Amino acid sequence: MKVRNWLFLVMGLFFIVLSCSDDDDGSTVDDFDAAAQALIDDEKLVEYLQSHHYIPPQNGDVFGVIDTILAGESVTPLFDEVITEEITENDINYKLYYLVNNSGKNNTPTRADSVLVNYRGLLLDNTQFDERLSYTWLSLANVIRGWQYGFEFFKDGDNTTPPNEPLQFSDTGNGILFFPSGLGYGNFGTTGIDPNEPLLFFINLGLVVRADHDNDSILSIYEDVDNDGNVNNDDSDEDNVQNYFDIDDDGDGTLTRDENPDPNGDGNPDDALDTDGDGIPDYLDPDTN
Ligand SMILES: [Ca+2]
Ligand SMILES: [Ca+2]
Ligand SMILES: [Ca+2]
Ligand SMILES: [Ca+2]
Repeated sequence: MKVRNWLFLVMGLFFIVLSCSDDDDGSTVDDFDAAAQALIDDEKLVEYLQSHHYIPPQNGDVFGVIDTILAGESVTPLFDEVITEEITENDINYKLYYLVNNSGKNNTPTRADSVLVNYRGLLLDNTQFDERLSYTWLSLANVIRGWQYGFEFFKDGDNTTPPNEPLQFSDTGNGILFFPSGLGYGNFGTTGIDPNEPLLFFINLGLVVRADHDNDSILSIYEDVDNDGNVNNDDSDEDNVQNYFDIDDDGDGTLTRDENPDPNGDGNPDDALDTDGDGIPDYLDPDTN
């Protein structure tokens, strides 16, 4: 499948899950204490998870519902069903909670891949701020951190779409992500989301596609040169075009795909040509072209 074409089709649309900027971690305002906010958010999330329960989808519904636990009601709180993931970014500790309704069947996305998804986003007061019930392509490289981390716990499904019918999948990854504002829209917020709002997303992962955003024959995840899981901070030739969008990664005038970056054609440049033997593959080495 030609991923690039798919991506350009969706690039004109601006979904709410798109991140505000590449390095927006919610700590960019000088007097804002992001670490303290992470603790406040976690208290809110824990209180929410302890006081609510999940009713899985029935009768063709994709997501199921979350409901308040009434006094005396004998149900399992979400808190006892979720898995906790600790995430440290810029020395700030976050907790992301996720509930797996169905783990999915096939491929797990990396943070640089493209995903075909349904989702519904809610605030902790149950206000819905966004929803996509028909399958929508998104590039995980360009969405909020909570998504980048959260989707790694799910796999995609089987495409069971009959000819000339809307897309449908079986065995999709399906569940809920709960995360603090620092992995969402930080202390800025966005349309429909106030600053410092923890968020929850019902997600349904139909399909994962290994993305090569710039079509230079290296999969985007392998353009993460410093290997920190973030493709938005790698710009080898410092031309302000990140490697995963840069068709000439070393800026030497020869296109990356013409510098033999991937002789065995698997999208991983671990076999890239290094003509001068200096340990830097030709496509990242301005001395060879
Ligand atoms: Ca990186
Ligand atoms: Ca560049
Ligand atoms: Ca590139
Ligand atoms: Ca070169």
